[in-house]
Amino acid sequence: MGRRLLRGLLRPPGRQTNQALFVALLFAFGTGVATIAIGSPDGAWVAAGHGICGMAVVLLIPWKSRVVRAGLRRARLSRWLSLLLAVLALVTLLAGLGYATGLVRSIAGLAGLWVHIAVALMLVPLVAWHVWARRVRPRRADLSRRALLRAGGLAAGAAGIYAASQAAVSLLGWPGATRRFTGSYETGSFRPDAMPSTSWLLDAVPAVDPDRWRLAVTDGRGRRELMLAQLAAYGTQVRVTLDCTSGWYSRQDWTGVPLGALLHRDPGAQSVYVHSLTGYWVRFPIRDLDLLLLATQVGGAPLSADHGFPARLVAPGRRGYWWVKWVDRIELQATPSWWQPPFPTG
Ligand SMILES: Nc1nc2c(c(=O)[nH]1)N[C@H]1C(S)=C(S)[C@@H](COP(=O)(O)O)O[C@H]1N2
Ligand SMILES: [Mo]
Repeated sequence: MGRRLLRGLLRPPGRQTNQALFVALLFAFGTGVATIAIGSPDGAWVAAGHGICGMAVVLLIPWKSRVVRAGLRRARLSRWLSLLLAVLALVTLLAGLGYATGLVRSIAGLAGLWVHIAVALMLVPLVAWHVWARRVRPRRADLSRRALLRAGGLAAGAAGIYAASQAAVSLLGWPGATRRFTGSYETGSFRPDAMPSTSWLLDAVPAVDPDRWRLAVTDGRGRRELMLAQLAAYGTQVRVTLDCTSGWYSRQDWTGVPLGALLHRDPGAQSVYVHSLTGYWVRFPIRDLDLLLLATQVGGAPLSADHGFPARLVAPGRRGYWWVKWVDRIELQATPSWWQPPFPTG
């Protein structure tokens, strides 16, 4: 490639820098949300894609700094809001990089991944405002050969840097190298006492009286109630990984009742609805029925209150938020499994 052409390519007009940054942020946000949902290795590319988007944002920093410097020369009051946006964007990036490398896993006592997500969510309205306030009319040249070459170069560069940084993290033996495909770190496997206890949003640990607790089951044969002692009659054990979206995973031996054995199939059923005492609920596609286990024990001992006593769901291949704790109701329903919010709201 000619030197002049190369130099020209490396000097994009400010509007193209802005457009590229906006697209990179959109993809970063999309892949970030999707990474929360992946539970099986076929989704590993989503997490990698998120890392590549992050690197694209890093690569754009020098170009965006030029645009910012020019913008700051204009004494707009709203520049403070724009600066806040820049600071929060940097915090998001640094928290993400700190977590991914394992070098900074907590910030001010908060889990680094949690900071990354929380600040990224604050960015959404700010970015929307900024793009609107500094909007420019699209031009034909935005899709010129040069612009597309630049975009391609940026994507390839970001992928290259991502791959190189992954290699560097493992060569240097940084903790990030030991992460699971979801990005999570191993914690307390086969030691239930050392396994973190978390809730999706704000659920508090309920006090459950085991003698009065009942499991309400509705299936092809109607509705019935089971006592805890009746569940203890089943003792299927499975070794499964609980992988929380707050950045840790833990492998344990879970003992309990396979839902496929507990529920009588109903030809019209499309989903398995699992409800908690706290009001939290999720819905699985009926084809998952034989994968699910209602666990009453972990590591050979009854569940502790914070881990879901007396019964919690074990959902292999799905992230922690599917593993309903303190289950009090399970129903086969004709409702399709997609009929639920993308993430639990409880
Ligand atoms: N009822 C109820 N079940 C729940 C949650 C919740 O907030 N309420 N949080 C889920 C999430 S996000 C995770 S990661 C796991 C955590 O399980 P643990 O506390 O046993 O580690 O429980 C899941 N089950
Ligand atoms: Mo979680």
